[in-house]
Amino acid sequence: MDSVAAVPSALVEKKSNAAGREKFMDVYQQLKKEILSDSELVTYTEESRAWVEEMLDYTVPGGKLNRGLSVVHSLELLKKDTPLSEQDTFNACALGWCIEWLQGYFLVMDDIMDNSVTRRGQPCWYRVPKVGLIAINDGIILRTHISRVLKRHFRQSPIYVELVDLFNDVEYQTASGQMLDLITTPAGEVDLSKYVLPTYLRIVKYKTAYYSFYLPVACALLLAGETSVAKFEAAKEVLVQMGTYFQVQDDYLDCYGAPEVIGKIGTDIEDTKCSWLIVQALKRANESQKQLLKEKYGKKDPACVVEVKRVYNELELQKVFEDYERDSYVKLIADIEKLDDQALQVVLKSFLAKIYKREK
Ligand code: GPP
Ligand code: MG
Ligand code: MG
Ligand code: MG
Repeated sequence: MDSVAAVPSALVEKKSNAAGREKFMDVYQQLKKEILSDSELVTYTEESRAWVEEMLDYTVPGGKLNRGLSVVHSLELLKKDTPLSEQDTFNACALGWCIEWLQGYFLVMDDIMDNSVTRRGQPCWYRVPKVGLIAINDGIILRTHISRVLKRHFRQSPIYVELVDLFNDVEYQTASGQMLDLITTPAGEVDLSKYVLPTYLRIVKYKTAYYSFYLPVACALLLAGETSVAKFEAAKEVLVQMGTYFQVQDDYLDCYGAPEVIGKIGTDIEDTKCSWLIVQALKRANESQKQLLKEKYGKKDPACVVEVKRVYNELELQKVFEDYERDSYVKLIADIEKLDDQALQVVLKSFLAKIYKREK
C-alpha cells in the first residue's frame, strides 16, 4: 500500500477541499484586482476604488461558497479521470465567482427588502452606518461586475453567448421569484388563505432553486462542452427539486437555527413570509390555533413571535420537517438514479450530500 492510499479517504478529501478553497480564493483576489484596475469604461477615484474594494470584501466572499465551489467540483466530476488543466480550473473558478457575485448582489438587496439585521455573522451591508441605501447602488454595481468578468474571460470562448444568456435568464427567474415572495405578503396585510403549498412551491422554485442549484451545474456542463439540451433539462428537473428542499431548510433554520451558526437572525414571522413552516402549521392547526396565528403572525412584537413559535411547537413542526427532509433525500436519490448519465448522477449526488441535514 503506498503512502497516499494509507491516508483515510475523508482526510484526503478534506485536504483537497482546503486546497480547492485556497485556489478559489486566489481567483477572487485576481478578479477583484482586475475590476479595480479596469479603466476601459470607468475611471476610479482613489475614494471610489477603496469603496468598491471594501464593499466587495464585505458582501462577496464571506459565505459558505457552496454555489461557487460547486462549479469547480462539478466540472471535476464531469471530466471523470482527466485532471483539470490550469485553464479549466481558472474558468470554473471565475464562473463560480460570477455566481457568488450574483449571490452577493441578491443578498444585499434581499436584506433591505426583508428588513434583516445580520448576514454571515455581521451587520447586513445596508446596516453599516456609512452605507444605508447606497447599498442599493452597490447591489447594482455587483451585478454589473458579472458582465465585466464574463466579458474579460469568456468573450472569445464559444460558450460566451450561452453564458450571458444563462446568467440573464436566471436573474430574471430569481427577481420574479423575489417578486412573488414580496407580493404574496404585502406589509401590514395578513391573508392566511394565501399560504398554501402550491403558492409556496412556485415562490421558492423561482427565488432560490434556479440560481442556487441549476446555475452552478449548468455552468459546469457548458465548461465541459455539453451541448445536449436534454441533458441540461434533465439536470434542471432534479436541481429545481433540490433547490426547493434547500429553501425549506432555509425556512426551517430561520425559526429553529442558531443565529451564531447560520450567521443571520430570522425575520420570516415578523415579515409575514409565506414560509414552509406557516404553510405546514396552517395545514395542521385547529380553529383556536388558526385564530392565534392570524392574530400574531406578521407582527414585529417579539411576544407575538414567541406565540407563533409556541403553535409551531404544539404542532411538532420540527418532527414534520425531519420527515420531510428524509423523504426529500430518498426521492431525490431515486430521481437521480433514473438518469442515464453516470457522471451527471455523481455531480447531483455530490451536490445533495453538501446540503443534506445542513445546520447553516
Ligand atoms: C432567499 O430568500 C432568496 C434570495 C436571497 C433571492 C433574492 C432575490 C433578489 C432578486 C433580491 P430569503 O429571504 O429566505 O433568504 P435569507 O433567509 O438568506 O434572507
Ligand atoms: Mg431574506
Ligand atoms: Mg427574502
Ligand atoms: Mg430565509
